[in-house]
Amino acid sequence: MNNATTYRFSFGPWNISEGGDPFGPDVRAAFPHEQKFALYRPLGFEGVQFHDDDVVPGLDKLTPGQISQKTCEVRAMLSNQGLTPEFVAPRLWFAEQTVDGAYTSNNATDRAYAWDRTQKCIDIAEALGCKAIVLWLSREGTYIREAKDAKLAYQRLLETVNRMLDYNKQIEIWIEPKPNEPTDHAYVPTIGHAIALAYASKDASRVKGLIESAHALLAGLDPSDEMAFALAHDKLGSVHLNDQNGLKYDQDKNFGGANLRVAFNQVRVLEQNGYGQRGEFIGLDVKAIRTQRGCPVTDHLKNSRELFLHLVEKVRSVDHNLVRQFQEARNYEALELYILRHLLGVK
Ligand code: XLS
Ligand code: MG
Repeated sequence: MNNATTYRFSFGPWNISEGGDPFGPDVRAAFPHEQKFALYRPLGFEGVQFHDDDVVPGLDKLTPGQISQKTCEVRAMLSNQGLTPEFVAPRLWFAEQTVDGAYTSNNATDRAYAWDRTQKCIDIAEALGCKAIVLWLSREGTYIREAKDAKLAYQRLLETVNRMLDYNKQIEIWIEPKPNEPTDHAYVPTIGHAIALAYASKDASRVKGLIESAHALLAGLDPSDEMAFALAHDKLGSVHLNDQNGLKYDQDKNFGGANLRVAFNQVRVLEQNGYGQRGEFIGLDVKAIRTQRGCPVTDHLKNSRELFLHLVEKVRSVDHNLVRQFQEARNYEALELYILRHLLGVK
């Protein structure tokens, strides 16, 4: 067993006070972006996940000089607040040019925009002192299969990864798979797809994955097994813990909020494989319950972190000898009852 890991936590500014009910009136006021950073440390978080335009709002309209000046200001702010940037992700789904995909768009001008934006994102990450670039390949997919040449799309994704590796020799690329939404089918739906891209790239050691619990569940997979697959290849760059109640819209529920046992098994796989001992963050990508009142709303972050730590205790206090005995005897009924009782705190 490893020495006990001291976990450190991260989230992105988009996790605060957004996600109000999209079908009716606002249920809570938006909280100013610039004021979110002061909330991190009191909530027990030290890592900040960024999109490129979370660092430099409106970057498409700014000059390189303005982008670098704003990035320097953010870097100083982070250091004053005792915060670490965990990653920067190019937001490649909001602009008009990315409506039909970014790197896999059929339109050459739109693909050129995506590449230009990616270079800016990498430059921002470097100026921020952060080496990880997350690729959530949001619109790299289709609503109808005939819309794109899927094989060409995969080649374009691989070309982009290689171009990024060439563009900056220090960065790591963490691919975040998701099977659908906003597209009907995405080209990189699971961690297996992401890791295949990593191995096909020109520097596999710098291409890893980021696993979001809800995304794995939307693919009909168990997030803990997805994490184990990445860990077995030493390719788990980070995690986005949250939860999802079945196959429906991407819910970003509180970690453990829908299925405590699925959450337990994610913590189990991370804890038992020493995740976090090389500084990896426990990232949360949770949104407040849509109809929750208040401003700023941050309890979902505090509570998900707390739940994670409770589950760490549950994992550490499992009777491993007993589990081994049940495994050896192939007594899975007894094993299941033991785990459920352990989770419930019943002897
Ligand atoms: C959306 C993604 C996004 C990424 C970063 O579902 O999870 O939040 O983590 O681009
Ligand atoms: Mg995510």
